Amino acid sequence: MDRDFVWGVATSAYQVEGAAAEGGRAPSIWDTFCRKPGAVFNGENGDTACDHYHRYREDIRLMSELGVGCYRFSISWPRIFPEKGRYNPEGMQFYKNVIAELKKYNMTAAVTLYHWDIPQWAEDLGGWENRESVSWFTEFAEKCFENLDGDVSLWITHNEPWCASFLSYHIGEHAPGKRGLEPALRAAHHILLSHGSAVRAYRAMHGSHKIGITLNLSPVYAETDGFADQLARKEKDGYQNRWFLEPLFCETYPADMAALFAARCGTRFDFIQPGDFACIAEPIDFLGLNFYSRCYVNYDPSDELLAGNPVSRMKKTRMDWDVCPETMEDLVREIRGYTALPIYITENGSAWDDKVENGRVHDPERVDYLRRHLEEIETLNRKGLGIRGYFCWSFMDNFEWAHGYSKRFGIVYVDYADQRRIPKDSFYAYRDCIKSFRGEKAAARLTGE
Ligand code: IFM
Repeated sequence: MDRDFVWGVATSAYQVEGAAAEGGRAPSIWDTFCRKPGAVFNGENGDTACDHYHRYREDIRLMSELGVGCYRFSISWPRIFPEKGRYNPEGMQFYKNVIAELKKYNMTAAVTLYHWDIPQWAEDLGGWENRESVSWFTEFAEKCFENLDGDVSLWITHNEPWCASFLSYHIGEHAPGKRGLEPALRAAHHILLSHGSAVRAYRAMHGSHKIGITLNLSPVYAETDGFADQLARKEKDGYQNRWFLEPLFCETYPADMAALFAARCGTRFDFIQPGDFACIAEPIDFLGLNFYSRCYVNYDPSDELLAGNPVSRMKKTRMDWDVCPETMEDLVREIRGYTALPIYITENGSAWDDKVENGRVHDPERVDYLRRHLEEIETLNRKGLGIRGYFCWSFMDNFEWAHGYSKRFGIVYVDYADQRRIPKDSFYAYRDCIKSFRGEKAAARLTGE
């Protein structure tokens, strides 16, 4: 990794901040969703989460001990616009404070504008299914640019639009919990359009840093080479990856998927207007990639998208995701078919059953996962694949959406009873990796040899 490689950690507003009713914040769709019986594990919510809103100073000090140069966090939209058209400066002040604290330690900020917490007032007006969401989001983005651009090195318009659309409107596992293909396609389109619109607004304001978008992409593998399994592979790739890569980089949606979606839900794509694709494909400065695992499929005619889930024999994290760093190369090569832009790994990490023992948390599986992914990135960069930074997900354990607090992704353990932070072994392993890379020592250090 070269000297400019960005080392970071990531969190998101609803997952860590808490202070749900402070600083003039209004509810988001997640506050509502968490109250829906059965929607979230144990009926948990982000009211308090990691109390980062009050403890950000302590958290940033710990980040500085870790040695990262950049903190990726997201801005809670309902803190900034608690009502339609009403700006709340008190909400913005929190993020100014976070950035000022980072500066004390010579750290920079990577800011995500949308990490899934659209205000409830917007949802009441149709949320992402309403085309007006594009102008609501752009107004929010402009306020953030105006107030924070001086100190933000990377702007990420959206985090994982696949989750914000298909997982939330088609599969229904995330807020607002709808279950229809047509609403998901509509939401995905408006989210992408709002991305392009925010990028245009940033350029119009002569923003002085970099702006991009983060996708959660996975390389897709089929159980066999047979025709049917390969068809399922193509569909899954279209659903998960191409539906976002093609509009962003080719100004269109993939024709095979459009035909499949139209056959499945009868959509007429009437939410697409002239000029939309040019806006979505507005040039950006980088692509954020959240990489966790692969998709593994076989042909299942009973599935709406023809893709079933065969049993994979790979080691799995507590999310049941295959641990497969070696598959990153296939994914990055697929991305390189679309764009030569710099790539930042804006999230990568794993959930395990962590326990505190004598004041320490030993998490060898997370250490192994982290080292193997960093090694893989080093290999990809030696092959010239252009990865410019790595943000570990997550800095600390937090509210894992529909799983509540039952899944721990942090390299810092959070004791939710008293909000104590305990750096896990993986925290020290990551710190040593950063030191070792910064010192340009042999990559062998990564493998612990
Ligand atoms: O916790 C999430 C994060 O909010 C988005 N990317 C995946 C993480 C782990 O599931």
